[in-house]
Amino acid sequence: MTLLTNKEKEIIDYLYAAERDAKEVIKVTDEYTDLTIEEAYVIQEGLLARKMDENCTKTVGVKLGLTSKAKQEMMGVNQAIYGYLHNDMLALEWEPIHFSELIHPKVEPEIAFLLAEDLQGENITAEEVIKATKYVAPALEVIDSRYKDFRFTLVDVVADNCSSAKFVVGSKWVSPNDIDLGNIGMVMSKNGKVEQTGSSAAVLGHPATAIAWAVNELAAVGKGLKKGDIVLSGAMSEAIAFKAGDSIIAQFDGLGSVSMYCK
Ligand code: OOG
Repeated sequence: MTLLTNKEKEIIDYLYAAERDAKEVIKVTDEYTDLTIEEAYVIQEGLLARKMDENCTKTVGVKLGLTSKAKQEMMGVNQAIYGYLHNDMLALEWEPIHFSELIHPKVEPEIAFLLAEDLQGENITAEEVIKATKYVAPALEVIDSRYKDFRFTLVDVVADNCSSAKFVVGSKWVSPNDIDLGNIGMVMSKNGKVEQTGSSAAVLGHPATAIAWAVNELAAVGKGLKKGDIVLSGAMSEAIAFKAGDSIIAQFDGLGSVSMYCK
């Protein structure tokens, strides 16, 4: 791992405490105005190493963010990002998500990929992503920016592991060859009321294209995806806020549904 500067260590402590205590903080670029995206990825990695040390967590995959125009416009940016998924972020459909552990959570519908092979390289294509994928499944990602009012720059959100908090994967897993992955319709409802509709085409045109993008970005820093990794390919619609007592369900054409309950 890269040797951390004092500035990077300070920011890691700051973001680690915000997540642990579920307390929103002022975004880091307010103080460190010249922080670069490369430094933000170093901070993200340091933050995850810190969580691994203190909570014995381990990485179980990668998540993509800001892969849809809707999300980019919502956040005022024009670039996708990636972060890491840890085993303690995995929530089960039948277990409630606890609002008291979160700051101001939102949920977004995504397609999860489960990899059957390692995937590393600089010119990986969507076809190669599909070839390396054993199953795809419906998923809900809970994002919970540690920043006040969910407002940040691209650099801030990357440092904050792309707002990752929890994710739920549905129980229907299908081969990526048995479904038209580039054109899956989705309806997400909260407490029985439709809140968002979308299509997998919103995710950089095709979710496998989004994953290929992430693999190529990871290759630039000598990394890649591993066999067994879960990859969340990015939100198919805008995120919706939820509170204790809310139930969310997202239904995907051909992929079934995935749900969660917040206590
Ligand atoms: C950043 C993470 C967004 C997605 O799929 O677009 C994301 C955020 O909006 O807080 O995970």
